[in-house]
Amino acid sequence: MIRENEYKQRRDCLLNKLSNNSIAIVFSATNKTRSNDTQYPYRQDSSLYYLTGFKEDNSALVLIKYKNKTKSILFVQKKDKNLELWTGKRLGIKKAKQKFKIDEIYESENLKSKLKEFLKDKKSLYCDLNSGHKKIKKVLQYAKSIENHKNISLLVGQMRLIKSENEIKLIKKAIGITANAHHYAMSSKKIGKKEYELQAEIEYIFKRSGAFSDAYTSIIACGNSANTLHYINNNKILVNNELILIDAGCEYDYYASDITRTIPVNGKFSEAQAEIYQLVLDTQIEIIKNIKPGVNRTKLQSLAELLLTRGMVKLGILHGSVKKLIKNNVHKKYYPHGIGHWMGIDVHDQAPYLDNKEKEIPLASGMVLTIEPGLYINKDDKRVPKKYRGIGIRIEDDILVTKYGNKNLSSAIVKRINEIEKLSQV
Ligand SMILES: [Mn+2]
Repeated sequence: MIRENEYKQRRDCLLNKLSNNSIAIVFSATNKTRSNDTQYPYRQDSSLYYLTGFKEDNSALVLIKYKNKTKSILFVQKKDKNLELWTGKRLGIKKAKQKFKIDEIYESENLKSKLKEFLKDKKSLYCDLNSGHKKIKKVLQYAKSIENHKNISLLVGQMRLIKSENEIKLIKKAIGITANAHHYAMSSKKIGKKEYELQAEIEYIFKRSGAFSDAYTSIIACGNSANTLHYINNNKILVNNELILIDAGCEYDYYASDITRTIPVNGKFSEAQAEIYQLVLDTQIEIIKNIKPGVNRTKLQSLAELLLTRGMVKLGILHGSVKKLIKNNVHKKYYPHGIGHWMGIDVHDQAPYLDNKEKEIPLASGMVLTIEPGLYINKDDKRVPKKYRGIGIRIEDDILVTKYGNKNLSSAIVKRINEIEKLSQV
């Protein structure tokens, strides 16, 4: 759990980064329509959540730095008995004042007039141009003295790159729940089930364990479906002798986990499946070994490309010099994606990969990233030995960069062939 003190520290840190005579605005997420008058479950904007822990709609955080003095202001929804009957309790201004260590709290309906007042004499405006467009446009109308607009997401993103101990605890909690779901998938009888049935069972374990939501739409891809990278139809039958690629992770108290395992439907890898699987696994293990402070992600990417290409030549999937194949991007047909991404409040955490000078940000202690090499061989690829066609494999773990190296936060989720097969026999 993250306490009010930590949220205050984060706001102070952000205020520290603002230039003098500036104002920063972070809006809440807006509700999204699913169909006609029904809506998707509401989820707070990740940056607003990071800075306040506040989960309600129609809210906004304003930070002001003027004449080197700082002020924090939160806008919250007004109490409304009628609306609360339909959509649930609101914190309201009185309780918000007790809960938050924020200088001033107002009701959201005053946002417009208050912003008008706050914007006077300010030179810089920090806001997210990708969110809350309508609201921002209204704000800009009154921003007569503003000389420059800056990206607030970049500043908050830089902070979000390094996780606190409490954040790591929540990520670990999410991964622990996700571990149970993947182990269930390995051990359960699967032949003849629909992909979405297995998805429901996995997501039931998430919810049963206190994870309100998945961190992203689960991918349950049997056989050749795994070669569609973002396959989310999940509507085919789990067929004997095929593999299932399961990319599923829960979100626990706003923190993500992101795990992929590829397992045999009948519990036993065929020889050809095992050959590709072992190559992806060896590559993944080798890359994780290379993770430590100071290393660039692009170096991990090239290492993955080298190891996978070398392995594909050995298996007769690619032919010729490894160097030339990589130079000509031939390997990208089978490994077309990146090695991983930052993870935190967002599954693809909204944190920068480049610094202010467009230089790559090297790994540092406290960062969390996924490592997810894969190989995807379409069933119709006549250039590849027949036994390998239709095989798609990805293995993904969540890694914490530590002071001297790294810790695989999801190492408890089995991934060696014999371990997976053993679990399937139970
Ligand atoms: Mn991922």
